[in-house]
Amino acid sequence: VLGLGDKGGPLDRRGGTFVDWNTDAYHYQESTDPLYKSIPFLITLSADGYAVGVFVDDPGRATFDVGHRDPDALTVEGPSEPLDLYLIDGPTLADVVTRYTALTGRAPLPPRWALGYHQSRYSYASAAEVRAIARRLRAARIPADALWLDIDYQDRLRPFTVNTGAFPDFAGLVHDLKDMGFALIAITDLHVAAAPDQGYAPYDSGVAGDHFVYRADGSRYVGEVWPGPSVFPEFTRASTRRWWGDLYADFVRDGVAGFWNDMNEPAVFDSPTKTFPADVRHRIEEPGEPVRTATHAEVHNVYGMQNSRATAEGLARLRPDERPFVMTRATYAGGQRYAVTWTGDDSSTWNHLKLSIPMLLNLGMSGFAYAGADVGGFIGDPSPALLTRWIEVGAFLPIFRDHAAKGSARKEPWVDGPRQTAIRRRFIEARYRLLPYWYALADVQSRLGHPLVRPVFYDYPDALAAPCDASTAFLVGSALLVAPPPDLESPGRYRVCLPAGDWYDYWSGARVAGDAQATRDPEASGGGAARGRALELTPALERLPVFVRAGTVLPRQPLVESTAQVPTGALDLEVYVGPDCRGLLYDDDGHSLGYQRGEYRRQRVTCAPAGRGWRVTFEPADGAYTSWYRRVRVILHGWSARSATATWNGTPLRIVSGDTPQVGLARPDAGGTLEVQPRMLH
Ligand code: MIG
Repeated sequence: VLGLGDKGGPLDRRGGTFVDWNTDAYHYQESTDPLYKSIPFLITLSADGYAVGVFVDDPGRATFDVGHRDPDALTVEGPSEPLDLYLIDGPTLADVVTRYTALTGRAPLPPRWALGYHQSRYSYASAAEVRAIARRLRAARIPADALWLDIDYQDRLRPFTVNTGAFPDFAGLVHDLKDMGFALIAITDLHVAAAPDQGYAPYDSGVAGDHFVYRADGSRYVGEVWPGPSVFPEFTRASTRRWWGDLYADFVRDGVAGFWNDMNEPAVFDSPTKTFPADVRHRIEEPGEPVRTATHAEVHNVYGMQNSRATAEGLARLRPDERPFVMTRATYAGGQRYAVTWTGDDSSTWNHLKLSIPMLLNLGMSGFAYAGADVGGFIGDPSPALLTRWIEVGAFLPIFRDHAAKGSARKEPWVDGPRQTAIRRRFIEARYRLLPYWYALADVQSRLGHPLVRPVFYDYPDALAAPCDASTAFLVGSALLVAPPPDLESPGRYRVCLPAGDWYDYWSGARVAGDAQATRDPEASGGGAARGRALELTPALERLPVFVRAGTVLPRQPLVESTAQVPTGALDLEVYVGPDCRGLLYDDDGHSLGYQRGEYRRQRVTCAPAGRGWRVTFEPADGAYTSWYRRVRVILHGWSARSATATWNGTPLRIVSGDTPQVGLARPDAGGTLEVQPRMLH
């Protein structure tokens, strides 16, 4: 049983009881529940791989007993009646995710920079410090795209203000960072300082528009949060969401690229329940709906999503041709339409790194394809090895943001000396080389809902019966299998099960030999023909095993310092020959909505055996966008010839033969066929 967002514990929810009630879960542990978000969606998967989705659309408190009291029963308690329950038929897990995201929405294509490396800390406290971090990333040649401003950039912690003492020329800072290839992301919490008659516009305009929530006795609710006594927007009203979205106008004019909506469970310091008291009321006012009043309990779990919705819709109005970027902490089913998310205040421990993997995989299958865990762990001081491992794993997860709590050790990649920095840089570079692959996955996700990272059995159902400890193994797309040690800190050898078919070592390009893997139930997995391989691996800190499925066309790009830099050189197409061989190229300008008007470039590439050689077929490129590369370099893995010939649409072409034959082509917009054959020796 999968899903329920990022609740802790193992990937399989069976045997657990879970509560949906959005909660500021500072210092959560593996068994802490509830956490920040509520995604009341589960997928049951039978041993033969048949999947059925169960979506309980109710934003009030709910309890899910997943075979805990009765192993054969899924019991949901709490939602209001009549119940909005959706059953989503498979047959496959991927079908269920596609249908669930058709119902609740898919994450739109993010700006390309969102897929780069993000550097954050609570807090970079002055413009000078932010500039120093930016310069250091560049000087250390660590590719990076985004810098984050946590709450201390604000005046007295009031949302939509800037502490001009520490940030004297905010617009200048944003501008200079942009020149260096950095997007700046600023936090804007939802609690508005209750500061009448002080010229604090969010309060004044909010009161004027009657945008804050009331208690049952008719008084405006005031709760204590970062700015002191605060009032809270009525995000359940369309007019309030509009007012909120307009608050971003100044930051947008300054060039701030994205926004962070934290504390929106909502979190309140001086409330015994840590959130709104039960007598807070919400006005529900939506065009086309009857106007009514709801108790807080009725809408609690959707409040944070409506906050992020107000932000995203505001940005879309303020910058109509740009893709909004919002990260939210609390959210609900469907919130993926508005914001990316992260797993909140994790800790700098090996177990938290391990835990983050099933959390992010279940989030992905719950519709949230864009999510990350704070790299390095938010609370605490990671050992050099832990921070290095976290960066390695984070490089293969969708949102790749290093973040750290106030008072905790510094967690920027360079803090543990040159040896660790070199390893970390290598993995961040690996992320950047693979950006064309990530971006193509983002395109597919926006159209079909497939999460960018997913369990191995998402694409290879036989893995359900594999005899290896797969708790930390995961896929990036269907082509890459990442296999961190299951006990991340242990030097003990471990077994990785590779699904049926051949696999290549991503780092060396070598075909992987392993033992044929005995599945637990050869009948269920189709017998011997479907058997994969089991590999025994020895962990080493500087290595993270990554495998490529034989039958993959994997695009990679030359190294850049950020996605703002146009790569120089050719696009590499690493062709790992094998059955059902395919890959996807997707490109566009990386930031605008032009792709919705046809300004994209999408091209499918396949490969197939041809005589004693191989044929690589480019379908004609679709769309009106011209990509940055003029040439494509095709690199063949798994086929070698001491001497080989190549033709492009029948015309001879220069080929570099050997173990990994290489051929250069002009960008094949019209499509075409590359054929590589061994040279006949006389
Ligand atoms: O009460 O903004 O989870 O990422 O650094 C803490 C300060 C508020 C909690 C977030 C964390 C962020 C911190 N915030």
